[in-house]
Amino acid sequence: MKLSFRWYGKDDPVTLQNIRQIPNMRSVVSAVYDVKPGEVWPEESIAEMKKEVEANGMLFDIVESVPVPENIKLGAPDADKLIDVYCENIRRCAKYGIKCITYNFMPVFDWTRTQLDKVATDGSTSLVMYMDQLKGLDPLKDDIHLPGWDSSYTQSEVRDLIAAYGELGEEGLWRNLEHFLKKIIPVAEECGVQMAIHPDDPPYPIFGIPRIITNEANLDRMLSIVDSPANCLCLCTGSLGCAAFNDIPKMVRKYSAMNRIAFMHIRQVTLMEDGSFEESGHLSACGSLDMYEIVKALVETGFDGYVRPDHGRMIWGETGKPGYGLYDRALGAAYINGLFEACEKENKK
Ligand code: DNO
Repeated sequence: MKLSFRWYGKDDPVTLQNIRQIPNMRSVVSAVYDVKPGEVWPEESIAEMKKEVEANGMLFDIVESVPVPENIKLGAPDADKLIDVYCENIRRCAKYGIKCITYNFMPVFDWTRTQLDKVATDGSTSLVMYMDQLKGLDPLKDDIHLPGWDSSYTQSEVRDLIAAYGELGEEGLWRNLEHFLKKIIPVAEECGVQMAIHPDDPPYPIFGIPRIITNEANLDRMLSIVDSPANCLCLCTGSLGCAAFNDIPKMVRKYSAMNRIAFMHIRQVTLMEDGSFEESGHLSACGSLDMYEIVKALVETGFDGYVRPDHGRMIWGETGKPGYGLYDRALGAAYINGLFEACEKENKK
């Protein structure tokens, strides 16, 4: 496995010097943040990121994310023009050595939580989603700003988008994903890049907005749209794992054996009876997911893709981007290293 760490660029309070001191750290996962979705990434920005990462003894060979503009997901009249820009970004990334690009196909909002700083009994804080906090909200009536949502939309834009996606429905969204994949995957193949789709987080519809990258049947469907080694998953254990219907070790084993996992996001969640969930420390003992079984499944199927510790809690008084502090993610990386070492030795016997 190729161990990696997400870095938000120069404004990130976590530095590349911090990251390189984590044992076994190989790659920095980042993106060009100075342009909007739907615009071409300036080559100088990609080159600069690469130079900086390499100057710190690591590789910049994986991107998260090249965002997919809403109009592609909606199949708007300018979708094809935007897909051309997307393909150009794949080519530009490849030119600077990128081997894997992460993206998602979630309408309007990326991940959704109701609180970003829930204090646990040990004093750490983490991201949570409590159903009772979500239930009373109606985005068509209320002025809601949930954490994680793109704050650049006005409330009326959000309403229009929600209405447009409501009309499009799940099958409409599938149609637009199919159109997108059929155009981008051949380009990715040509450039030697693996496209890794991130699952919807959480993996079920919210406020009536369709979500499709959610469960095993839908992952099968997505992969079969273009049956190519360049059409892959970013298998996020926490996103898929916050719904009890997903058996994560089983899914990891299956898709890794098919060689269709390009990137693993390893993160723990604690599920509650009513569907609420809390993000917790990476260890199996800290939550609902069996991390040992997940890593064992990867090792036994010969996984050699990218792995990163995903969302950490805030511990030791650290402040910063929720989910993306240094300390708890570094503990996660150390734990992941340990699980891999043990599973690899066991597997060789
Ligand atoms: C959350 C992340 C996601 C992910 C995107 C990929 O912390 O895992 O925001 O980067 O969905 O496009």
